[in-house]
Amino acid sequence: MTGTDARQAPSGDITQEELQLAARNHGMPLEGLRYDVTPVGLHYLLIHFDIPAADAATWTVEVGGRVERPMSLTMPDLRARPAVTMPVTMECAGNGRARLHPRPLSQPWLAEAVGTAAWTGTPLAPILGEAGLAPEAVELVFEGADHGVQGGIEHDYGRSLPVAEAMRDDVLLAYEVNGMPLPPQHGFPVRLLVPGWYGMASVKWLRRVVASAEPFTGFQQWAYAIRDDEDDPGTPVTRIEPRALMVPPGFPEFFTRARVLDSGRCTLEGRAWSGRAAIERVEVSADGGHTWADAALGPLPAPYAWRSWHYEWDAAPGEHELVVRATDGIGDAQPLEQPWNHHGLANNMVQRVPVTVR
Ligand SMILES: Nc1nc2c(c(=O)[nH]1)N[C@H]1C(S)=C(S)[C@@H](COP(=O)(O)O)O[C@H]1N2
Ligand SMILES: [Mo]
Repeated sequence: MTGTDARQAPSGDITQEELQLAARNHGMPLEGLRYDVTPVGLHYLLIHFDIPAADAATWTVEVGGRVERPMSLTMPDLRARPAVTMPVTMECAGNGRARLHPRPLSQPWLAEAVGTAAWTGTPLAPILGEAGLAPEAVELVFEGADHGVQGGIEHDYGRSLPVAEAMRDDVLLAYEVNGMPLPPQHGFPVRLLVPGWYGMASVKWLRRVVASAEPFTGFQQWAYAIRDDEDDPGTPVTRIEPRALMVPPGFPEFFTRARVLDSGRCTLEGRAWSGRAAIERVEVSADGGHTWADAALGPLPAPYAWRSWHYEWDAAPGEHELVVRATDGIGDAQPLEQPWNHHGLANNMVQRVPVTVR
């Protein structure tokens, strides 16, 4: 693959281009961690190109390629099929990128590229069953209606999944979020939803599902890999790494967002998630990560939704650095230092929240 947008910014200053992307693609304000289901307008957004014009009355999802019976599904066809609603935590693979040194020039996320929505749609597997995958099919390629240039390559946004992953019974063609039709920015009228994977897999404005006999090599497939440099073949990014975030306690200063709170008992709360296994442990440190204590976990959520946690902190006057870290059921825990990679992907370093207790 030639051409990349993965240039690095050596200094800490955010560029105009990064600011332009950040203003289009907003994160979830961290106080949004309060909700089991994120109100739609607080859910993060990542849109590579322009939101395409879409008419639900004429929209079709074409199922073709290496299938025995190609299909053309209208929105009424999709809505007439069995419907499933699932709360799913989605996170952008670039979350944490802006804390890297040097900083890969792209959407400059700090930690807020996450949200949990109740998605409604119809399972993909029975559709693929009806279309009849040919024996040589190894992947399904999902193509969006949005078009642009990235890394010097003009393309429609597209991503693939291996057949086994696409046939999971929780992979949906989703047409509602939080009980309402998808809004334009989240993929109206229909998107793919791949629970547990970083957001890039959940192709919005879905137009085509193509069964392919070869692994897909499109730009968006290539770009999402952990690599040291552009020539490194790298390791593709798939499932969401564990992360815990806290609602920053107290109140903020407008410009710096520095936090102040009163001394005494303070309940720290937040959410934790992993795309690989259930969250089994959340630990909190009030001294910058020197000593840790276990937070109390909320009830086990649906398989791909975030888990609530809280911790009773006795806040003594002075300066403190609060830190939180999650461990999932396969023993993966968040790192204290962020490992660097060329595109700034899957950076799940712990959140640090400096506070002044008065
Ligand atoms: N067609 C299309 N699908 C897309 C994208 C896109 O730009 N175009 N962005 C992807 C990325 S990188 C992420 S993180 C999620 C974000 O989904 P959301 O905006 O609904 O939160 O959508 C994914 N699906
Ligand atoms: Mo993303």
